Amino acid sequence: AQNTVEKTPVTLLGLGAMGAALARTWLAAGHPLTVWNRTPVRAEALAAAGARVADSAAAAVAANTLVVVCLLDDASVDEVLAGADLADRDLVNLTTSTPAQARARAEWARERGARYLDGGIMAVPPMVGVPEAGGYVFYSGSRELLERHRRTLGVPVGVTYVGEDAGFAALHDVALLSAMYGMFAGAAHAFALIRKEDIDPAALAPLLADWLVAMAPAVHRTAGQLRSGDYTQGVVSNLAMQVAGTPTFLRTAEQQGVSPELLHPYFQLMRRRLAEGGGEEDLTGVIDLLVR
Ligand code: FVH
Repeated sequence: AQNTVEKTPVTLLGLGAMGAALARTWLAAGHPLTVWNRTPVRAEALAAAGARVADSAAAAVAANTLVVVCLLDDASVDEVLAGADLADRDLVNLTTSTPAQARARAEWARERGARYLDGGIMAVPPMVGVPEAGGYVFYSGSRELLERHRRTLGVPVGVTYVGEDAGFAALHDVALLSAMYGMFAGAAHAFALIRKEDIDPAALAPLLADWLVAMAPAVHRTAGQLRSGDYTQGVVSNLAMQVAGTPTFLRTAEQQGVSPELLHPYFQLMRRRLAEGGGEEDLTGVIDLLVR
């Protein structure tokens, strides 16, 4: 009981896959937890584990100073918090949103008398409460608020603060997830290439994973080139050579009966940069073609 008294009480709105995972870790760590979910049945298991279930979102917000929101999207945050008195609350919004939505939400919270932190979760539910899984949340907004609740917020996953601009957590979140989708797209194409052959996908998978891991550090070279403005700095495989190789990829796709639609957009950008005179560069020039 002594332990429980010392832990910051938390209110959590939203008990979907992610919210429920967060809730379990706070309960397990001895934090008094008040929860609310639109569909009440989702709170039952947590109630059995010791959570207090509020009758309404407004009542849950009234229960504790620290209010964590983990809902589907920004529109659901609007809906859920519409009737709540946020004065003097520490509002931490872990709902995935755009940077503009996060900045607007910070202003919205300020107008209602709340302190605000925005969060972008870099974890899937099975990583929550498993420190070795490496999950964390990008936080941005009030640094003071983050420091006040760092220990509590660090219970489910790690804490990475990226600045006072409330939109920065969402921006980092979307940047990393966008890169992830590029990786998934590449892996989808690779599996499609072998799909009709006598090659076990389970044999390709470790090769694919190891190759992606081996190539991933190239992003550090990209960052250095973007900083210096010299896209030939440290170049390993220049653009001219890589563009010359693209017909092989497209012909192989055709021969394997695989649509090249995932490769085309990137190859087109590589060719455009080459046509502009970037043959000696790394692939970094493609970034400039993307930024309008
Ligand atoms: N799950 C994941 O893999 C990712 C990992 C990275 C971060 N995301 C983001 O986390 C937010 C919550 O995601 P989730 O996994 O918990 O999502 P669901 O299981 O679909 O639960 C959604 C909750 O939102 C409630 N909700 C939706 N619409 C409304 C509404 N109009 N009014 C009130 N509540 C609403 C829903 O309630 P119910 O359907 O149970 O009644 C759930 O509590 C999300 O931003 C991810 O992008 C997860």
